[in-house]
Amino acid sequence: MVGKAVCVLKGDTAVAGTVYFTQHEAGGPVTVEGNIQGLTPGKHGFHVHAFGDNTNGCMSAGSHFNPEDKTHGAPGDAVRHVGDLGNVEANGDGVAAFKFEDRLISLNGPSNIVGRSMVVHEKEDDLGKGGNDESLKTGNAGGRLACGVIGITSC
Ligand SMILES: [Cu+2]
Ligand SMILES: [Zn+2]
Repeated sequence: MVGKAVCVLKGDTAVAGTVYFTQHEAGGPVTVEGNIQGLTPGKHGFHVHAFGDNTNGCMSAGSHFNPEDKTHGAPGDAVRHVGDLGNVEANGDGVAAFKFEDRLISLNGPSNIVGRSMVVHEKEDDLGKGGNDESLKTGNAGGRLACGVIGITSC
């Protein structure tokens, strides 16, 4: 295993969660596994943002992590921000439990996400298909409900 990282999500709302990242080989896919509580049922945009900065709450995390200077898209798209992880979906109890692999984020190299932030949003990410300028920047995912800095862990 190359590395393991963790992010504890907190915000001004009741939304909170934990996300684990595991990468078995350098440049290989990263498994993203976690649990977020306190959401409204349905889909919520979920991204890696550029900065691991929480000085002014989740706003200090900056824009989506975009080292390749591309437009916003879906995780499976050829053109996307490295930080575009799509949506997580909360059940009727407001809990999103998820496990998926992503091929672009990394725990090393130019797409390293360690030291940056995860943000979970108020609204569904339209994955760049919203037909307006904002869709190609943020996916119109709205406010930032909770965020946290991604850090190295052993467990
Ligand atoms: Cu975001
Ligand atoms: Zn994006």
